[in-house]
Amino acid sequence: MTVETSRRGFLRMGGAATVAGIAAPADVERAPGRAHITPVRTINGWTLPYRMNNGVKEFHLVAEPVDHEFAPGMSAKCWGYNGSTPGPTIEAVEGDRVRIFVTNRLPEHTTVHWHGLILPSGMDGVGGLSQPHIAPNETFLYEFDLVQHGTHMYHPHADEVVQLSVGMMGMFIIHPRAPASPVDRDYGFLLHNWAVHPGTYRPDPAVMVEFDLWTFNSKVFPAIEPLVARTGERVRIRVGNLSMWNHPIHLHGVKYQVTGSDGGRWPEHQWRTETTEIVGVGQTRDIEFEAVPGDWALHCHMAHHTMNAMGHELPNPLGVEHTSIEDDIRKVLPGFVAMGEQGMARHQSHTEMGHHPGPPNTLAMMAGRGPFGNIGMGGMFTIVKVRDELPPGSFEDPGWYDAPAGTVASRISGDPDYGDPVRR
Ligand SMILES: [Cu+2]
Repeated sequence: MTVETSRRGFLRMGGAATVAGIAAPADVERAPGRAHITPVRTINGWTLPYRMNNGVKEFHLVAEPVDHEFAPGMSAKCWGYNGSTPGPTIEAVEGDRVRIFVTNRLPEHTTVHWHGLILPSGMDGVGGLSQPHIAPNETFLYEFDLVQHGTHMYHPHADEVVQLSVGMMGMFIIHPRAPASPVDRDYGFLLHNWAVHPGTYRPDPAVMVEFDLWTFNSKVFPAIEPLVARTGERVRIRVGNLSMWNHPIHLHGVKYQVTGSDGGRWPEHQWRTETTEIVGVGQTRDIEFEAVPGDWALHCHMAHHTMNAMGHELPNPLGVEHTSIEDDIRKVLPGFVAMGEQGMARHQSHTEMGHHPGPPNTLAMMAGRGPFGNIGMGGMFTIVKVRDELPPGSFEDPGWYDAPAGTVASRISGDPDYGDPVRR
């Protein structure tokens, strides 16, 4: 088959997995002998279809600019693959031979590095070192055997500061060939940080520390989809980090086991029981647990990473009585509202009431509304929703948890002198 006919073939796919000859991973990997493989659910994302060509799995990545929405009300001109950031997840099985076409529709050269994969040096994707760069409009061919399994990633190894900071990355999941203890649900997402300054539409690659958006698969809460499961199901969550910070990923409600990484699924005696696992820059981690009914927060534990755009260069207003000079300040700063004296919890209601609209294309620092009020989160935060009843294979949001009577914290007094607590 020539590259030209292959290109036409892939154009015909148009992203639909139902076209004759194109297999969605789920159809193929559910085949007999592969019952231990659960297709990965890339939250807010998708899996790249492939097709078989004489025993080789063929994929086609297109590096290109994409218009991306982080959450309703805020979007940016990013770069990604095949129309999205992150790019689609590549999913295959240990022992497969893969052929990956990479077309460059960016304004500058690129490459693709297959992060963590064992392959010939010339397929490693480091521009200038292991291969010539892929110039704009060119298509390169990568082809290699998958000799391992695990949670891997792909990203450019060319002008990395720019190309990573604008969103170019994806997951590369390789399932083990040998039957392994199965999971019922297998989720995956990548951690990233962005500097889209308020009022602008282009991520700023020069920023090294002060990012204003922290994302799971390029989305911020509350736009990150919940991870759903049925009570008792075994759930795996794969997390990869191509951001500029380490992220302690914390899950409420269970003790999970850390069971693998891009080193593959670890032997059971190496599993660790944790509730927070740091996913370092360039690392991946797999966690697994038995689903327990409830609505459980899943988030980065760096407090600033669960917030959206926040100014960090302001004088600290906490404990400062400044409502009395509000009128004077308004003379030089029209529309100024004194706040922050008692904390920032009121910020969400203020912004939602439209009291102080920010600049265009920016998100409120805190957002999300739950059954009991404002959640006051943003960034790297979502919810694991576990229910006794859930349609098989459904990923639909089941709504809020209906807690059994007597199992919700509730108010018994409004008097600050209530009771007889020990205080120092
Ligand atoms: Cu974090």
